[in-house]
Amino acid sequence: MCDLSPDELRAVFDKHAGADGKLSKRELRGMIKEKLGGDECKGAKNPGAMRELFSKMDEDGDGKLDFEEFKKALKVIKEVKEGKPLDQIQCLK
Ligand SMILES: [Ca+2]
Repeated sequence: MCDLSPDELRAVFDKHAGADGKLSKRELRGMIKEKLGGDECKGAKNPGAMRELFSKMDEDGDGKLDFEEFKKALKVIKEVKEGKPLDQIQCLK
C-alpha cells in the first residue's frame, strides 16, 4: 500500500472513509485488513494495539483520520505489517 501513487492513495482513502470523508477506527481496521491481509498484520489484530495506534495517528484528536493524518499513518501501518511492536516504531515517538 505504501507504494501507491498519490491518486491511488486518495482512491483507497475515499473508498473506506465513507460519506464523512474521514476514517473512523472501524473503517481504518477494515482498510488494513483489506490492504495488508489480516494474518500478516499482527499489530492490527490486537484490539488494544489498534486503539493505541489510532490515537497516535489522530493528531488533532477528533476520533477520525483525515487524509493528511492518513498519509502520515501509512509509514506506521507498514511497520505494523512487518510485525514491529508499536513502542519501537520511530515515527510514533
Ligand atoms: Ca483527526
